[in-house]
Amino acid sequence: MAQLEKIFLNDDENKKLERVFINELDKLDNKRVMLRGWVHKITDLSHIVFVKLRDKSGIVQLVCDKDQIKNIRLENAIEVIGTKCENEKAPGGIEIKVEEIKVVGKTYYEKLPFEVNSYKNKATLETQLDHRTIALRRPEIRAIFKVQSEIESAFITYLKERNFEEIHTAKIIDSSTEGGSEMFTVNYFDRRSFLAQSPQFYKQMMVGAGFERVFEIGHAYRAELHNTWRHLNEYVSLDVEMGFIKDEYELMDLEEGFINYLYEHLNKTCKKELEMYKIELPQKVNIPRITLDKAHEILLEKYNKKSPLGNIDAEGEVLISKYVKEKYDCDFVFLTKYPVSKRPMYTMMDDEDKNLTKSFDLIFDGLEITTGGQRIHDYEMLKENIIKFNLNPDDFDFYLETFKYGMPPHGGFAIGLERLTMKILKLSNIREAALVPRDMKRLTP
Ligand code: AMO
Repeated sequence: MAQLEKIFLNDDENKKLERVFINELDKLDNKRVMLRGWVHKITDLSHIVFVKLRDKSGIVQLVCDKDQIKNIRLENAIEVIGTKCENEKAPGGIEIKVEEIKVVGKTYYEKLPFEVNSYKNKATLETQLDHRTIALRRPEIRAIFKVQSEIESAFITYLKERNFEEIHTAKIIDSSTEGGSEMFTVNYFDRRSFLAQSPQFYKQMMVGAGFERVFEIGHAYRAELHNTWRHLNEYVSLDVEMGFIKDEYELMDLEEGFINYLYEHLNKTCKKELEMYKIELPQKVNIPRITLDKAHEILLEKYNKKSPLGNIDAEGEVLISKYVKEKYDCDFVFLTKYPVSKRPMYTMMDDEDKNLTKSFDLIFDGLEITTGGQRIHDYEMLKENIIKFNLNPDDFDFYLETFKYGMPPHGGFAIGLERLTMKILKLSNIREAALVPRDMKRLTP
């Protein structure tokens, strides 16, 4: 090792070499290259050794002799200098004939917690989450987060192109936004505070502050006692709020536009990752809009399924998706006009039926991924509604103030990022789509 390092430092030509990523190899003119990454696999054929090198962009085959890999173990971080050669049999048609190989990050394990280089990995999800950074080294798991990061990019670009501005609002707050008791409390010096369930109030306030159109990508906290495949206690919320809207249908149009934009974007940027999960995204999505009442009728007539009053349960979400898939060949459906009693106090009542609201949910392949709607923008009306919900308007002074000074008609929606990722890739558990998931039992890693 010490000797190898010496050779590296003294070799001027080597010093000039700049590290390249594996996915750049086929575009490079130069034959001598320097690569960095992890040892993915070692295949010892006695006279020759093949080492698969993995970096963030891909995997390439290294051809080494026995001496060169004496100190090399699986998952060592290494630096390699070698010559690029074409070889039809090598993955990607390229291999590297190694001149020098150096360990830059040692390993200290006796046995890996599970195989990183095998698709037949049998470790349970819990074990993989316990050793998250090792699990994330597996290309198909990293692929989930490549897709997730492209979802965020698409969200940002789509909204910026439509004159929305990105904001970041406080997550340590003084009062509940979504109602209910699902709040984490935090000691805030000598007071009690909460972790935000959503940026709801702040995104509305920023519309009123003159931003007109805002979005936020941020964490949301729910102290829900649901330890299920679709609930996290900390998740990432993609929030949108838009001023001067006509009605809630404008918001649904905006979200439908986003889904189409997103699919086009993912088809361009995540081809490899979508293939890994055998996902084909449709070219065009036309999302049907069905009132909640109508959905209840359909569920009863077609599936003999009774629904909870004014709502739809998990089984209902699956069945209504099945119906929409068969009838409209669409994986999405907007459910509209939820009753006042099932929506938070800020939700605007329907024009025709005051027991209903101008709100909606978006169901994607059997799972709610979005809630949205038009909000009450009139100060007196909002104050009255807060009282109707048995809440004290004084507790919402900071929120209500904005409404005294010309609050435009407005509305918005929020998409759960992990839920959207999970459904796009057809994962079976939301934890797979969270880098470091927080559920009722998990507070580490
Ligand atoms: P809601 O409470 O329905 O609405 O949340 C919006 C979306 O956030 C995601 N989500 C969750 N994801 C994982 N685990 C959870 N425990 C969890 N809870 C919610 C879902 C859900 O559809 N302020 C409103 C939005 C708005 O009207 O703008 C709100 O937060 O995908």
